[in-house]
Amino acid sequence: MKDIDDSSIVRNGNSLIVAYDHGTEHGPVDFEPNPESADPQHVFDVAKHNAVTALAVQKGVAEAFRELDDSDEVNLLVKLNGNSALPKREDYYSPKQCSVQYAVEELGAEAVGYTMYQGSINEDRMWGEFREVQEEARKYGVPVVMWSYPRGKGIEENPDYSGQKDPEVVAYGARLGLELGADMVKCKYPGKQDDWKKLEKNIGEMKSVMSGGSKRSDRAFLQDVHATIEVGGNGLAVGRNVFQREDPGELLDKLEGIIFEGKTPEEVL
Ligand code: FBP
Repeated sequence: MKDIDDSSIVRNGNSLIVAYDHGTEHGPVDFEPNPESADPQHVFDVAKHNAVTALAVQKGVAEAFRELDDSDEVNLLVKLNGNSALPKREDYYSPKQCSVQYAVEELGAEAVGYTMYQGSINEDRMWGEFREVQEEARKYGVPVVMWSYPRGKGIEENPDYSGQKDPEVVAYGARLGLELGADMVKCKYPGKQDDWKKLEKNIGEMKSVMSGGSKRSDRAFLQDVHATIEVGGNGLAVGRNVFQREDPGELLDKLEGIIFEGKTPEEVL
């Protein structure tokens, strides 16, 4: 990837990625607040909103989209790894089930994503998988987005850390994205604007997007998004806060104002 700014998932430096891999990560429970969202076609249509620069899905859902007549209206970001909430594991691990080659050549991916559980006892193994992804992505010229999710025993059992949203932990995870060659990291908001500022100071020119999290009020959600943008963040990768709403377009309009037009939450609410 020469310059992620030239890729289709970035517009004027920023991104709004709709994530729709929850059927894998959490199961159908995430679709209950808005049953329409269980239908991939519904979320595909949501992702046609002008504000959305990419739709992140797993391989099987991407295969279904590829068959649609209007499949070129949405930029696909294929998630190459993922894990369900069903097994009991010793620690976090997200196995890879799609290659960059398959994602780009067969599915038409314009970007790829990989979840990294920094701090898990499986971190070393995931580094090896990420290396392959990152090097293959460079060959194909597609950006790599790292779902930066430090969690697991190394975090939980370290008395210096207060958990996966500890600002040090979030910043460390993001920094590893830079060190390992990601083009963009998706991170949880640690809770304060200064904490995101610290994250930004440690990632050079790499892009950062805030992770959506569970559904909240428009105001609370938009304030956090805006807080990250103000200190150098590049947007959002969001699932539940969009597809669990009855009218996702309404929130996407507001997000467009904040992420791409420099507006404040007060101006868009
Ligand atoms: P949300 O905005 O709904 O949190 O979606 C973003 C995302 O990263 C999804 O890609 C993923 O399915 C989910 O969050 C996993 O979140 P967590 O591991 O925190 O439950």
